Amino acid sequence: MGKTAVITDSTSYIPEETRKQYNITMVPLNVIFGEETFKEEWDITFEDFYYKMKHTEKLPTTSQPSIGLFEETYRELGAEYDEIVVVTLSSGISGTFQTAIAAANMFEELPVHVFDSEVSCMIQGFYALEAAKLANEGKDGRAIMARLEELKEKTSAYFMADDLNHLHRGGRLNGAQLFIGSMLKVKPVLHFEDKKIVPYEKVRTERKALAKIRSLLDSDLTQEESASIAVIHGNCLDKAEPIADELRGQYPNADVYISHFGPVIGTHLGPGALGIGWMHLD
Ligand code: MYR
Repeated sequence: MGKTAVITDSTSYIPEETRKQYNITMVPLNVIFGEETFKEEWDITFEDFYYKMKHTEKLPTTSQPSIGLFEETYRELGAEYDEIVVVTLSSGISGTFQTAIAAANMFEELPVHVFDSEVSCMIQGFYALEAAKLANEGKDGRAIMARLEELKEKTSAYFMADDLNHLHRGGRLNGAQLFIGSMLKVKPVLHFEDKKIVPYEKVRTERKALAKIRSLLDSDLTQEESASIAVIHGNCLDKAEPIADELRGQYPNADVYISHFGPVIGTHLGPGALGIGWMHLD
């Protein structure tokens, strides 16, 4: 039986301990403050990032991992594995997916399958965790990729930013050009459509946006179902915790995670962002 390794980029924000437990390798993206480049998690923590963002004059930018870093990681894993599955954030918001493919094309020693999660953060993490479970059961790259594709139909994610200017500044807000002036003053519910971020519904307040996201979840998930749910926050754990507690009571068969928007995604969403995503597991 062949052995399949699983890689995910850092924006899945799977805690290190969980990655170790599931045997998942992480390749970091970069966050850049002025002249300084930090590989997220390796060189900059979540806490340091939000502190720096609050106190800096010039806001940060981000970049994908280098081809070299992917190739080096493939090479290291190649010594022990027969195939590799890479789970990346959406190709509509980052060049990471293309870079992982370019590195795979330069690396001929073993097959590398690159999966575009079409989302990011812990929801991307759910795909990586599922890939790792299957790999640990001995499934090969093709079978894992087929299962991950299937799961796209069973996955949803909605989120909101406290200040939409960050997304606008980073050029990651699509479909809002006509409304941009008014959009920036409200708290639209956002989601991914065709791999890109677009407004789902224009809502005035955070309370209404959250209520909308909750109602989308409630109409999609039954109480008996087994599912993974993530409540994701941009340095506002105090807002995420009560939501997660409520969801745990409401969905006893679901695993409810609290996760965060780390440095790279935090650069584009800004502090105070909140999101809820879920994946049906039946
Ligand atoms: C890069 O520089 O390649 C990284 C660009 C990352 C853009 C992030 C945009 C916000 C994504 C929000 C995801 C929310 C998922 C629930």
